[in-house]
Amino acid sequence: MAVESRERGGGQGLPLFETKKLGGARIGHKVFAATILGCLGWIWVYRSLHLPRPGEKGRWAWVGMFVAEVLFGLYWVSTQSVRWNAVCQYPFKERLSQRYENDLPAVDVFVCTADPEAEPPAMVVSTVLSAMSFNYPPEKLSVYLSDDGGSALTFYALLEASKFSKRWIPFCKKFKVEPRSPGAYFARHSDVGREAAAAGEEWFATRKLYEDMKHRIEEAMERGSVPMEVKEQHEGFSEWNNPTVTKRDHQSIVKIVIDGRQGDAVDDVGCRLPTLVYLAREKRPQCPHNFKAGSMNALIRVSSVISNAPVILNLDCDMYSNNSDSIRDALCFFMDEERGHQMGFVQYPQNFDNITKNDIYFNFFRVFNEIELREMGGYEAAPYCGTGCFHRRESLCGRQYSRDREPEWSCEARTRRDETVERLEEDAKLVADCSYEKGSQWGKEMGVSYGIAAEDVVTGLRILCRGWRSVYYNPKREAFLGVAPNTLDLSLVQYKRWSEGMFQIFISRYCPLAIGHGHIPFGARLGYCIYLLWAPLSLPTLFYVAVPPVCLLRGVSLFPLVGSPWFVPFACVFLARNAYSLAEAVSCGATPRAWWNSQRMLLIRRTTAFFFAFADAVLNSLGVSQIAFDLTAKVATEDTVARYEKEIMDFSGSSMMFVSIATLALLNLFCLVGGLMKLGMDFKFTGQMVLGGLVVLLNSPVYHALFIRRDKGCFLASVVFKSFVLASVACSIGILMG
Ligand SMILES: *[C@@H]1O[C@H](CO)[C@@H](O)[C@H](O)[C@H]1NC(C)=O
Ligand SMILES: CC(=O)N[C@H]1CO[C@H](CO)[C@@H](O)[C@@H]1O
Repeated sequence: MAVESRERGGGQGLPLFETKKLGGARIGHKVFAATILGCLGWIWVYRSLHLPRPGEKGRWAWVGMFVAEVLFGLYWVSTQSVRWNAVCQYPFKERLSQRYENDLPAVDVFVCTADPEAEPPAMVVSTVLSAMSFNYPPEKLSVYLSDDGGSALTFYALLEASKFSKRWIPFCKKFKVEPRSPGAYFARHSDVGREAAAAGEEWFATRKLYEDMKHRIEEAMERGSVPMEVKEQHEGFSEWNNPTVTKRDHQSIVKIVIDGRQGDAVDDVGCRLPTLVYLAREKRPQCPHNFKAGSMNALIRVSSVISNAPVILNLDCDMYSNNSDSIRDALCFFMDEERGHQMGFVQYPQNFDNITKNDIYFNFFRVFNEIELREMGGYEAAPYCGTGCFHRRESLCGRQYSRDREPEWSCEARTRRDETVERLEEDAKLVADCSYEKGSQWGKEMGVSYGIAAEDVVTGLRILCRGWRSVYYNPKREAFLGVAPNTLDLSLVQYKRWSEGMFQIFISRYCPLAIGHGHIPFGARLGYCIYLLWAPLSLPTLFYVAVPPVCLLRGVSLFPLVGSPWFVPFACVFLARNAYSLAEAVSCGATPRAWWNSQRMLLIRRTTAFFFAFADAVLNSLGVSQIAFDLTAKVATEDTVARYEKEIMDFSGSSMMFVSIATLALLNLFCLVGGLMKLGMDFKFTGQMVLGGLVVLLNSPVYHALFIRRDKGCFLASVVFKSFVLASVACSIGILMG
């Protein structure tokens, strides 16, 4: 088939995608890296030569500083592994259409939602609608919504969306609407805009339909139940008739809401509609459900019964498509005659559409997206990030890559075209049952891995180890947009979950340094360690921000005299590292202010989220506690949204994380003031004072919230109390010992 189609033209023999190396500041970067490495060595020599003798004051602090600096140095080396050979990918979707338009493979889109309270159904169906209206033959497109909340409300929202799609999809096609999430589209385009003027009446009518739908869904959410008359109309609701059905305890529910197989499901202008399926896999209290990984695996099986497409796109429920051609772009990587057969997955970056200008919570992974992931892509070993990723079904299902075997690329994806809907639903329910996975390889060799909170990263690693390659594709125009956490609490909870999961991988048998030999280039394996080691990185960081200030109070000097040659490497590393990271951030489009905010968030994350993640992971591996998957809520009160938009940090939260943020800030402030009063401007202590001063400067929003602000985003009284006590105790210990 491939040969035949190539002869049909479309730039015969030309590749479907091109990989270009990014040149640029190559030499400059090497000089920079060599300088830093030299300075790091110099610092280590200084530490070992000047270590106080046993019994001398401050010996333990010196040892700690030495260890911390060695660890920072090694970590820094691993961060350089992802700054060596960046590449950029260019797919050619015109060539794809010319060569393969009639043989395009079927594509299944998975959308996962977990809870109607945290993830409002109105938002979820906007994402579903954006997936249904991809610029792709509808008979080859199927959209699956997995509802781990098992909620009739979500099912109701999906029914509403299926009705609205009959109007929305033709509207999108006629007016080339972008983005195709109605929520995002109507929020972005106002009724006096160019788009509205061009479409006229139809625009207003469509918006009215959308708003009515949204209103009905939100009303049902508020009431907490589906309207009676709707329940009677659709037999699907009978699944919820039994009063024992709850979120954690219910049978499998599979409903084919739109059956796009035969061509009798059409939109308002008579064009075919994509298939749309609702799934709530069986949940039983005695049966581990394995969170999102379990839901993904159920989706893989259910879709194999219904549409069995060879390509799978998975999206989080808040991540809508901002580009209706993304499927075609991704297929270029899979279908390239030369290199496509080995591609396991194509990862798109995670972008957000509610980032404020100076990004106070450092949500935007600018440098990560623009630089680090590009490099991993350069090694053809990009990580799987859990959303915005196209998979080849066979590689996700655990198949080994083999050069000799033809890929399973049948266009005849709808294997059971003539089966009745009822029959398909019954069969699909069986594979969504808890018992189906018992004693099987699901979650082990097949599908998404279980038992590790960063299930996506470990799954990606295992696919790479089976011989597949992966591509990272970062188009100029963002392909998928999600919702970024808009409070500090949410952001830290998310990072705690990530860093814990990644550290679990590091200490598991899937550590990329141990496995992957021969499959993943060494540079990429080192690159993975940057993220897998987030959690333990908290220990040297905590030491570095807590011990030097206490030593200042005690009069123990930890850095060389300003003006001595030993001071040079410290100054050099400090200045070069910060200048470089500032330049990197600005070159990726961040404002200098956003960079400054990112440094604060790095400090806060490393000393709180990463530390608690480390503690949890260690306890967990000792068998003390279980992993818990904390869901990040996507709803926000007006109050928090207003603060977020004004870029005022929100410290309202009672967790230990907030106590440690405030304690560290207070400790540094007390010690800096105390040290200045006691020692004055002693050059022996300049290094420590500069360090303390910087920490205090970075923490200025914390002091602002502690002492000046009076709104609801301040620290809770109990948090303030605890942190004052803790910081004072630490200072007193320092003074008493000194
Ligand atoms: C989304 O797509 C639009 C084009 O429809 C583009 O202008 C924009 O830059 C993209 N990204 C965001 C964040 O809006
Ligand atoms: C969930 C959430 O906070 N969404 C917000 C994203 O940002 C836009 C504008 O900045 C707000 O309108 C949304 O409410």
